[in-house]
Amino acid sequence: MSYQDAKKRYAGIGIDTDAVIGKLREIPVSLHCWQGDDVTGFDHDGPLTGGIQTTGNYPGKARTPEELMDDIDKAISLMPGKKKLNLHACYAIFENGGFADRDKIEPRHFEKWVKFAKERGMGIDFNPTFFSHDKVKDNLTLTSPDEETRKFWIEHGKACIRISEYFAKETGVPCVMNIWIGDGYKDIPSDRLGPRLRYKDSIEQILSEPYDKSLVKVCVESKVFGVGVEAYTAGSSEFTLTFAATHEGILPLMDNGHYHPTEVVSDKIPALLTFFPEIALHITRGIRWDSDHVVVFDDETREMAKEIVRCNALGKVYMALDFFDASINRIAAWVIGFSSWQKALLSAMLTPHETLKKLQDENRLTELLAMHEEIKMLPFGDVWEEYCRVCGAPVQSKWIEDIKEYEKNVLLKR
Ligand SMILES: [Mn+2]
Repeated sequence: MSYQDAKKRYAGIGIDTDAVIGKLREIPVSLHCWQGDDVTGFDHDGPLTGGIQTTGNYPGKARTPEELMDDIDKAISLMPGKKKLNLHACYAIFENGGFADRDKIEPRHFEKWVKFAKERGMGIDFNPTFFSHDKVKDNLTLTSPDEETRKFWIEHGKACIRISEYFAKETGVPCVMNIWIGDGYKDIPSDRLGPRLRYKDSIEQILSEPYDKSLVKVCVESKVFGVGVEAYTAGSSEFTLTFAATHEGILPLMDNGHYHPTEVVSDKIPALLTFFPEIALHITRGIRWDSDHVVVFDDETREMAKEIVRCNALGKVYMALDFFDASINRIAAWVIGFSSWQKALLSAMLTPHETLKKLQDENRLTELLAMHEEIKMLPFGDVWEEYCRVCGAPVQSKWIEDIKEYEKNVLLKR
Protein backbone atom coordinates (compact mmCIF):
# COMPACT_ATOMS: atom_id res chain seq x y z
CA MET A 1 0.00 0.00 0.00
CA SER A 2 1.27 3.51 -0.76
CA TYR A 3 1.25 6.49 1.56
CA GLN A 4 -1.66 8.02 -0.38
CA ASP A 5 -3.79 4.92 0.28
CA ALA A 6 -2.78 4.89 3.93
CA LYS A 7 -3.67 8.56 4.21
CA LYS A 8 -7.18 7.79 2.97
CA ARG A 9 -7.62 4.92 5.44
CA TYR A 10 -6.65 7.19 8.36
CA ALA A 11 -8.85 10.02 7.05
CA GLY A 12 -11.70 7.51 7.32
CA ILE A 13 -11.26 7.48 11.13
CA GLY A 14 -10.80 11.25 11.29
CA ILE A 15 -6.99 11.38 11.34
CA ASP A 16 -5.03 13.81 9.12
CA THR A 17 -1.71 12.00 8.61
CA ASP A 18 0.03 15.00 7.02
CA ALA A 19 -0.84 17.14 10.05
CA VAL A 20 0.39 14.41 12.41
CA ILE A 21 3.71 14.13 10.55
CA GLY A 22 4.14 17.90 10.63
CA LYS A 23 3.44 18.03 14.36
CA LEU A 24 5.67 15.11 15.36
CA ARG A 25 8.65 16.69 13.59
CA GLU A 26 8.51 19.58 16.06
CA ILE A 27 8.46 17.56 19.29
CA PRO A 28 11.91 17.25 20.89
CA VAL A 29 13.11 13.99 22.41
CA SER A 30 16.30 13.99 24.44
CA LEU A 31 19.08 11.76 23.13
CA HIS A 32 21.42 10.46 25.84
CA CYS A 33 25.12 10.76 25.06
CA TRP A 34 25.98 7.87 27.41
CA GLN A 35 24.89 5.11 25.00
CA GLY A 36 28.00 5.94 22.97
CA ASP A 37 30.62 4.99 25.56
CA ASP A 38 28.86 2.71 28.08
CA VAL A 39 28.34 5.54 30.64
CA THR A 40 32.10 6.09 31.02
CA GLY A 41 32.49 9.86 30.51
CA PHE A 42 35.75 11.80 30.45
CA ASP A 43 36.48 12.71 34.07
CA HIS A 44 37.62 9.48 35.72
CA ASP A 45 39.23 6.11 35.02
CA GLY A 46 37.40 3.90 37.51
CA PRO A 47 34.54 1.48 36.96
CA LEU A 48 30.83 2.27 36.59
CA THR A 49 29.22 2.27 40.06
CA GLY A 50 25.93 3.30 41.65
CA GLY A 51 23.87 0.17 41.06
CA ILE A 52 23.88 0.43 37.26
CA GLN A 53 25.78 -1.80 34.88
CA THR A 54 26.61 -2.02 31.21
CA THR A 55 27.14 -5.49 29.83
CA GLY A 56 28.97 -6.44 26.66
CA ASN A 57 32.20 -5.36 24.99
CA TYR A 58 31.21 -4.69 21.39
CA PRO A 59 34.17 -3.09 19.61
CA GLY A 60 34.42 0.57 18.66
CA LYS A 61 33.23 2.48 21.71
CA ALA A 62 33.89 6.23 21.72
CA ARG A 63 36.99 7.11 23.78
CA THR A 64 37.23 10.87 23.31
CA PRO A 65 34.78 13.80 23.01
CA GLU A 66 35.55 13.95 19.28
CA GLU A 67 34.73 10.28 18.74
CA LEU A 68 31.55 10.56 20.78
CA MET A 69 30.42 13.62 18.82
CA ASP A 70 31.18 11.88 15.52
CA ASP A 71 29.11 8.88 16.61
CA ILE A 72 26.20 11.06 17.77
CA ASP A 73 26.31 12.81 14.39
CA LYS A 74 26.20 9.49 12.59
CA ALA A 75 23.23 8.38 14.68
CA ILE A 76 21.21 11.57 14.28
CA SER A 77 21.69 11.48 10.51
CA LEU A 78 19.91 8.12 10.45
CA MET A 79 16.83 8.69 12.57
CA PRO A 80 13.79 10.92 12.05
CA GLY A 81 12.53 13.48 14.54
CA LYS A 82 13.67 16.49 16.56
CA LYS A 83 16.55 15.83 18.96
CA LYS A 84 17.72 17.43 22.16
CA LEU A 85 21.11 16.46 23.57
CA ASN A 86 21.27 14.85 27.02
CA LEU A 87 24.59 15.11 28.87
CA HIS A 88 25.89 13.81 32.19
CA ALA A 89 28.31 15.90 34.24
CA CYS A 90 31.03 13.25 33.79
CA TYR A 91 31.17 14.27 30.10
CA ALA A 92 32.93 17.54 30.99
CA ILE A 93 35.75 18.25 28.56
CA PHE A 94 39.08 19.21 30.19
CA GLU A 95 41.66 20.71 27.91
CA ASN A 96 45.38 21.27 28.39
CA GLY A 97 45.41 19.52 31.74
CA GLY A 98 42.75 21.82 33.21
CA PHE A 99 40.99 19.18 35.28
CA ALA A 100 38.27 20.20 37.76
CA ASP A 101 36.65 17.79 40.19
CA ARG A 102 32.87 17.43 40.15
CA ASP A 103 32.31 19.99 42.89
CA LYS A 104 34.23 22.54 40.85
CA ILE A 105 33.09 22.02 37.26
CA GLU A 106 32.10 25.12 35.34
CA PRO A 107 30.25 26.09 32.16
CA ARG A 108 33.57 26.41 30.32
CA HIS A 109 34.08 22.65 30.64
CA PHE A 110 31.03 22.22 28.42
CA GLU A 111 31.73 24.89 25.80
CA LYS A 112 32.43 22.30 23.11
CA TRP A 113 29.11 20.57 23.79
CA VAL A 114 27.27 23.90 23.55
CA LYS A 115 28.92 24.60 20.22
CA PHE A 116 28.01 21.09 19.03
CA ALA A 117 24.36 21.48 20.11
CA LYS A 118 23.96 24.99 18.72
CA GLU A 119 25.34 24.02 15.32
CA ARG A 120 22.70 21.29 15.14
CA GLY A 121 19.83 23.37 16.50
CA MET A 122 19.51 21.26 19.63
CA GLY A 123 18.74 22.21 23.23
CA ILE A 124 20.64 20.45 26.02
CA ASP A 125 19.45 18.53 29.09
CA PHE A 126 21.78 17.81 31.99
CA ASN A 127 22.41 15.36 34.79
CA PRO A 128 24.70 15.66 37.79
CA THR A 129 26.75 12.44 38.01
CA PHE A 130 26.39 11.04 41.53
CA PHE A 131 28.21 7.76 40.75
CA SER A 132 31.47 6.33 39.36
CA HIS A 133 33.71 8.55 41.47
CA ASP A 134 36.06 8.08 44.43
CA LYS A 135 34.04 10.49 46.58
CA VAL A 136 31.13 8.01 46.56
CA LYS A 137 31.68 6.72 50.12
CA ASP A 138 30.17 3.35 51.09
CA ASN A 139 27.67 3.59 48.18
CA LEU A 140 26.47 6.97 49.47
CA THR A 141 26.56 10.55 48.16
CA LEU A 142 23.78 13.01 49.08
CA THR A 143 22.59 10.73 51.92
CA SER A 144 26.02 10.16 53.43
CA PRO A 145 26.32 10.52 57.22
CA ASP A 146 29.83 11.80 56.53
CA GLU A 147 29.34 15.56 56.22
CA GLU A 148 32.43 16.10 54.08
CA THR A 149 31.18 13.56 51.53
CA ARG A 150 27.69 15.01 51.52
CA LYS A 151 29.02 18.54 51.12
CA PHE A 152 31.12 17.51 48.11
CA TRP A 153 28.04 16.14 46.35
CA ILE A 154 25.86 19.13 47.29
CA GLU A 155 28.49 21.37 45.71
CA HIS A 156 28.37 19.13 42.63
CA GLY A 157 24.60 19.62 42.40
CA LYS A 158 24.97 23.40 42.70
CA ALA A 159 27.66 23.46 40.00
CA CYS A 160 25.29 21.51 37.75
CA ILE A 161 22.49 24.04 38.27
CA ARG A 162 24.86 26.80 37.13
CA ILE A 163 25.85 24.74 34.09
CA SER A 164 22.21 23.93 33.28
CA GLU A 165 21.32 27.62 33.30
CA TYR A 166 24.28 28.30 31.00
CA PHE A 167 22.98 25.64 28.58
CA ALA A 168 19.50 27.19 28.56
CA LYS A 169 20.82 30.69 27.97
CA GLU A 170 23.18 29.58 25.21
CA THR A 171 20.73 27.39 23.31
CA GLY A 172 17.55 29.36 24.02
CA VAL A 173 15.88 26.11 25.14
CA PRO A 174 15.06 25.32 28.81
CA CYS A 175 17.37 22.70 30.32
CA VAL A 176 15.90 19.74 32.19
CA MET A 177 18.29 18.89 35.05
CA ASN A 178 17.69 15.52 36.61
CA ILE A 179 18.83 14.45 40.06
CA TRP A 180 19.31 10.71 40.50
CA ILE A 181 21.41 9.00 43.13
CA GLY A 182 22.10 5.29 43.59
CA ASP A 183 22.49 5.65 47.37
CA GLY A 184 21.33 2.61 49.28
CA TYR A 185 22.14 -0.60 51.13
CA LYS A 186 22.67 -4.14 49.97
CA ASP A 187 21.11 -5.60 53.07
CA ILE A 188 18.41 -4.63 55.54
CA PRO A 189 19.22 -1.17 56.94
CA SER A 190 18.84 -0.24 60.59
CA ASP A 191 17.81 3.32 59.70
CA ARG A 192 15.57 4.06 56.74
CA LEU A 193 14.58 7.56 57.80
CA GLY A 194 17.99 9.16 58.42
CA PRO A 195 19.28 8.79 54.84
CA ARG A 196 16.04 10.19 53.47
CA LEU A 197 16.11 13.18 55.79
CA ARG A 198 19.69 13.86 54.68
CA TYR A 199 18.70 13.39 51.01
CA LYS A 200 15.85 15.91 51.41
CA ASP A 201 18.16 18.41 53.07
CA SER A 202 20.84 17.88 50.41
CA ILE A 203 18.46 18.56 47.51
CA GLU A 204 17.13 21.63 49.31
CA GLN A 205 20.69 22.90 49.71
CA ILE A 206 21.32 22.30 45.99
CA LEU A 207 18.14 24.22 45.16
CA SER A 208 19.31 27.15 47.30
CA GLU A 209 21.62 27.98 44.39
CA PRO A 210 19.81 30.90 42.72
CA TYR A 211 18.49 30.02 39.26
CA ASP A 212 15.71 30.90 36.84
CA LYS A 213 12.99 28.23 37.11
CA SER A 214 11.75 28.99 33.61
CA LEU A 215 15.22 28.11 32.25
CA VAL A 216 16.16 25.13 34.43
CA LYS A 217 13.63 22.41 35.13
CA VAL A 218 14.95 20.41 38.07
CA CYS A 219 13.65 16.83 38.31
CA VAL A 220 14.04 14.09 40.91
CA GLU A 221 14.19 10.50 39.63
CA SER A 222 13.18 7.53 41.75
CA LYS A 223 14.39 3.96 41.74
CA VAL A 224 13.24 0.81 43.46
CA PHE A 225 16.66 -0.88 43.76
CA GLY A 226 20.06 -1.27 42.10
CA VAL A 227 22.77 -3.91 41.83
CA GLY A 228 24.50 -3.96 45.22
CA VAL A 229 21.78 -1.84 46.82
CA GLU A 230 18.99 -4.40 46.68
CA ALA A 231 17.46 -3.94 50.13
CA TYR A 232 17.06 -0.17 50.24
CA THR A 233 17.38 2.88 48.02
CA ALA A 234 16.88 6.28 49.61
CA GLY A 235 15.33 7.87 46.52
CA SER A 236 12.26 5.66 46.34
CA SER A 237 9.14 6.51 44.34
CA GLU A 238 7.30 7.84 47.39
CA PHE A 239 10.28 9.97 48.39
CA THR A 240 10.80 11.64 45.02
CA LEU A 241 7.09 12.14 44.28
CA THR A 242 6.49 13.76 47.62
CA PHE A 243 9.60 15.88 47.27
CA ALA A 244 8.45 17.18 43.89
CA ALA A 245 4.90 17.73 45.15
CA THR A 246 6.07 19.80 48.11
CA HIS A 247 8.71 21.91 46.33
CA GLU A 248 7.48 24.53 43.87
CA GLY A 249 8.78 24.08 40.34
CA ILE A 250 10.37 20.64 40.92
CA LEU A 251 9.30 17.85 38.56
CA PRO A 252 9.01 14.13 39.26
CA LEU A 253 10.90 11.98 36.77
CA MET A 254 9.78 8.42 36.10
CA ASP A 255 12.21 5.95 34.54
CA ASN A 256 10.20 2.95 33.40
CA GLY A 257 13.08 0.64 34.36
CA HIS A 258 12.94 1.79 37.97
CA TYR A 259 9.82 0.03 39.21
CA HIS A 260 8.82 -3.49 40.15
CA PRO A 261 8.62 -5.50 36.89
CA THR A 262 4.82 -5.74 36.89
CA GLU A 263 4.27 -2.01 37.44
CA VAL A 264 3.63 0.09 34.35
CA VAL A 265 4.61 3.74 33.95
CA SER A 266 1.87 4.25 31.33
CA ASP A 267 -0.72 4.16 34.10
CA LYS A 268 1.35 6.47 36.31
CA ILE A 269 1.55 9.22 33.64
CA PRO A 270 -2.10 10.37 33.91
CA ALA A 271 -1.97 9.90 37.69
CA LEU A 272 0.86 12.42 37.94
CA LEU A 273 -0.62 14.74 35.30
CA THR A 274 -3.66 15.06 37.58
CA PHE A 275 -1.47 17.03 39.97
CA PHE A 276 1.73 18.21 38.25
CA PRO A 277 1.73 20.83 35.46
CA GLU A 278 4.88 19.20 34.02
CA ILE A 279 6.58 15.82 34.47
CA ALA A 280 9.61 14.08 32.97
CA LEU A 281 10.28 10.58 31.70
CA HIS A 282 13.27 8.35 31.14
CA ILE A 283 12.32 5.88 28.45
CA THR A 284 14.10 2.55 28.60
CA ARG A 285 13.39 -1.19 28.47
CA GLY A 286 13.94 -3.37 31.47
CA ILE A 287 14.01 -7.12 31.13
CA ARG A 288 13.30 -8.61 34.56
CA TRP A 289 15.20 -5.74 36.18
CA ASP A 290 16.54 -2.28 35.31
CA SER A 291 18.60 -3.81 32.52
CA ASP A 292 18.48 -0.74 30.25
CA HIS A 293 17.92 -2.69 27.03
CA VAL A 294 17.40 -0.68 23.85
CA VAL A 295 13.85 0.68 23.56
CA VAL A 296 11.73 -1.23 21.05
CA PHE A 297 8.23 -0.66 19.66
CA ASP A 298 6.57 -2.95 22.21
CA ASP A 299 3.22 -2.76 23.97
CA GLU A 300 4.25 -0.77 27.05
CA THR A 301 6.34 1.69 25.02
CA ARG A 302 3.27 2.29 22.83
CA GLU A 303 1.02 2.59 25.86
CA MET A 304 3.27 5.26 27.43
CA ALA A 305 3.23 7.30 24.22
CA LYS A 306 -0.55 6.89 23.99
CA GLU A 307 -1.03 8.30 27.49
CA ILE A 308 1.10 11.36 26.72
CA VAL A 309 -0.82 12.02 23.51
CA ARG A 310 -4.33 11.37 24.77
CA CYS A 311 -3.74 13.41 27.94
CA ASN A 312 -2.86 16.27 25.59
CA ALA A 313 0.49 16.41 27.36
CA LEU A 314 3.08 16.54 24.57
CA GLY A 315 4.01 20.00 25.83
CA LYS A 316 4.02 18.94 29.49
CA VAL A 317 6.10 15.77 29.46
CA TYR A 318 9.87 16.07 28.99
CA MET A 319 10.88 12.87 27.19
CA ALA A 320 14.40 11.49 27.39
CA LEU A 321 15.87 8.15 26.42
CA ASP A 322 17.95 6.28 28.98
CA PHE A 323 19.41 2.94 27.93
CA PHE A 324 22.89 1.57 27.32
CA ASP A 325 23.73 -1.64 25.57
CA ALA A 326 27.40 -2.47 25.07
CA SER A 327 26.74 -5.81 23.38
CA ILE A 328 25.65 -4.47 19.97
CA ASN A 329 26.74 -1.66 17.65
CA ARG A 330 26.23 1.41 19.84
CA ILE A 331 25.12 3.69 17.00
CA ALA A 332 22.53 1.15 15.88
CA ALA A 333 21.36 1.02 19.51
CA TRP A 334 20.73 4.77 19.42
CA VAL A 335 18.95 4.59 16.07
CA ILE A 336 16.74 1.65 17.07
CA GLY A 337 15.85 3.13 20.46
CA PHE A 338 15.20 6.67 19.27
CA SER A 339 13.23 5.47 16.24
CA SER A 340 11.15 3.12 18.39
CA TRP A 341 10.03 6.01 20.58
CA GLN A 342 9.29 8.04 17.43
CA LYS A 343 7.18 5.13 16.17
CA ALA A 344 5.34 4.97 19.48
CA LEU A 345 4.57 8.70 19.34
CA LEU A 346 3.49 8.49 15.69
CA SER A 347 1.28 5.51 16.39
CA ALA A 348 -0.29 7.31 19.37
CA MET A 349 -0.95 10.41 17.26
CA LEU A 350 -2.63 8.26 14.60
CA THR A 351 -5.12 6.88 17.13
CA PRO A 352 -8.68 8.33 17.25
CA HIS A 353 -8.62 9.03 20.99
CA GLU A 354 -11.82 11.11 21.07
CA THR A 355 -13.82 8.32 19.46
CA LEU A 356 -12.36 5.76 21.86
CA LYS A 357 -13.00 7.96 24.92
CA LYS A 358 -16.61 8.42 23.85
CA LEU A 359 -17.10 4.64 23.68
CA GLN A 360 -15.71 4.33 27.22
CA ASP A 361 -17.87 7.15 28.58
CA GLU A 362 -20.98 5.64 26.99
CA ASN A 363 -20.03 2.24 28.41
CA ARG A 364 -19.93 0.68 24.91
CA LEU A 365 -17.07 -1.55 26.00
CA THR A 366 -17.59 -4.32 23.43
CA GLU A 367 -17.23 -1.83 20.59
CA LEU A 368 -14.26 -0.26 22.39
CA LEU A 369 -12.36 -3.54 22.54
CA ALA A 370 -13.23 -4.32 18.92
CA MET A 371 -12.00 -0.91 17.78
CA HIS A 372 -8.79 -1.15 19.81
CA GLU A 373 -8.01 -4.34 17.90
CA GLU A 374 -9.08 -2.92 14.50
CA ILE A 375 -6.72 0.05 14.86
CA LYS A 376 -3.76 -2.29 15.16
CA MET A 377 -4.32 -3.39 11.55
CA LEU A 378 -4.23 0.08 9.98
CA PRO A 379 -1.31 0.71 7.54
CA PHE A 380 0.94 2.35 10.11
CA GLY A 381 4.16 1.29 8.34
CA ASP A 382 3.33 3.38 5.28
CA VAL A 383 2.89 6.51 7.39
CA TRP A 384 6.17 5.73 9.19
CA GLU A 385 8.03 5.50 5.88
CA GLU A 386 6.52 8.79 4.77
CA TYR A 387 7.60 10.37 8.09
CA CYS A 388 11.18 9.11 7.54
CA ARG A 389 11.11 10.48 3.99
CA VAL A 390 9.84 13.92 5.08
CA CYS A 391 12.54 14.03 7.80
CA GLY A 392 15.24 12.99 5.35
CA ALA A 393 15.98 9.82 7.33
CA PRO A 394 16.54 6.45 5.65
CA VAL A 395 14.22 3.52 6.33
CA GLN A 396 15.74 0.53 8.11
CA SER A 397 16.91 -1.49 5.11
CA LYS A 398 19.08 1.50 4.18
CA TRP A 399 20.46 2.66 7.53
CA ILE A 400 21.74 -0.72 8.66
CA GLU A 401 24.04 -0.85 5.62
CA ASP A 402 25.23 2.66 6.39
CA ILE A 403 26.10 1.64 9.97
CA LYS A 404 27.97 -1.47 8.83
CA GLU A 405 30.04 0.73 6.57
CA TYR A 406 30.79 3.18 9.44
CA GLU A 407 31.70 0.25 11.67
CA LYS A 408 34.17 -1.07 9.13
CA ASN A 409 35.74 2.30 8.29
CA VAL A 410 35.65 4.05 11.67
CA LEU A 411 34.67 1.97 14.72
CA LEU A 412 36.87 -1.08 14.07
CA LYS A 413 39.88 1.16 13.58
CA ARG A 414 39.69 2.53 17.12
MN1 LIG B 1 17.00 6.98 34.33
